[in-house]
Amino acid sequence: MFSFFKKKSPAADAAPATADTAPVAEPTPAPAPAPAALPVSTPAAEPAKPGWLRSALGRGGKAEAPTALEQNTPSAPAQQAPIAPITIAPEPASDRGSWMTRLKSGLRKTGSSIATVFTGTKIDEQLYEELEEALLMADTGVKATQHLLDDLKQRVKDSKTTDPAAVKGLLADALADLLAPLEKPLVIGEHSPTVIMVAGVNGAGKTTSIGKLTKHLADAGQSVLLAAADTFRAAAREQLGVWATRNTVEIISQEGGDPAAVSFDAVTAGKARNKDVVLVDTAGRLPTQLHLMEELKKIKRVVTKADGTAPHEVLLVIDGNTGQNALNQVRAFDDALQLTGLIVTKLDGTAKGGVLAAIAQERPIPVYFIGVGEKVEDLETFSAKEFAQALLT
Ligand SMILES: Nc1nc2c(ncn2[C@@H]2O[C@H](COP(=O)(O)OP(=O)(O)O)[C@@H](O)[C@H]2O)c(=O)[nH]1
Ligand SMILES: [Mg+2]
Repeated sequence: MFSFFKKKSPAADAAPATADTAPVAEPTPAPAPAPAALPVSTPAAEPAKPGWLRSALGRGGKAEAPTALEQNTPSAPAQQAPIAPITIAPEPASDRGSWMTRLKSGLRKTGSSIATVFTGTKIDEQLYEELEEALLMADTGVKATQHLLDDLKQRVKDSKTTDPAAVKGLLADALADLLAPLEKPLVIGEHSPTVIMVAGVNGAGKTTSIGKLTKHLADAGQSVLLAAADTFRAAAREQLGVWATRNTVEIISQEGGDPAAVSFDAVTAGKARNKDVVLVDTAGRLPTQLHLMEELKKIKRVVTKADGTAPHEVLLVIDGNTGQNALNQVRAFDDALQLTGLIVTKLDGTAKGGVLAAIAQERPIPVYFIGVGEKVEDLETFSAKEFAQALLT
């Protein structure tokens, strides 16, 4: 459960908004005023501790108190940011227990097939061959598997280990190091509103993840506006509407409307209504559906027309069960949209887990969250070390 949010100085407009399902009447995107001059901070590459949302100020600088959420009320107009920086601190370790259990059980199959490699009495070529096979079977991919094997052999040499059981621990270290660049918190508050666009193939878990994220943001006192840019399916709008009602946030949707126009309206409304976050849910598509990928790019362009600095985050949601194809999705969506983060869902199921290593090796895009179930609390921050442990212990 995410009961660790605490606000030090509540925002002036933190009162829950009322549900508003009225479509916005302006269907044609028009150029917006010149983009606000907002401070751009260099994203720090430090593998931050798992934390929900990290302050724009705290990201590169000194770490804030680890248990508090901070929000300053913006005192200047939008053109003169800084804007409401927020910190939501790491979840207390004890609360991550049940999540680890679910992750472990999801990855059990992979874990046990890797574990059998280390049951022998000798560290020899056969052990490494079996490990190679097990890693490849776990969707780790050729490059990451090779990297892990080389790294592991070096660690075995350096530590003069002769016990195969100890090699497993060294592999966990190697994996955690490989995954470390994926660990990065989502930053909210650098822009007002922070516009987050969410993409992915059908059924990956976009809408569910947006719902979960909305809940956590709302719980943290953030005002959220949802854009139902998956305009093709009535069910998709309704699904997002349910999350909006549940979370008493506002939603912009438009039956059969143009997804780009809905996104434009949402960002414009988000600015006008002083929202902290605008989340844009998009229709699922395969990277091979070129016209749909073009439409996604159009959504992104039009969002930028509504706010010259937006979108501030472009997230790809991937189903953890997709296997090596997940890497293809990451590549294709990144090429089209320049992704800033990933959400990997369904790691509670039959996911093999190795694909994260493949992503870390070939397209190290931060994994902001992982999904370990369908419930609202089943969204967690990604920790490289914990993930390696869940997979290998
Ligand atoms: N087990 C599990 N199911 C999930 C998770 N995330 C989403 N789902 C389910 O996956 C299905 C598709 O999710 P949805 O959000 O509609 O996908 P979308 O098409 O990408 O918007 C739904 O049945 C969700 O409940 C997760 O982390 N674990
Ligand atoms: Mg959806």
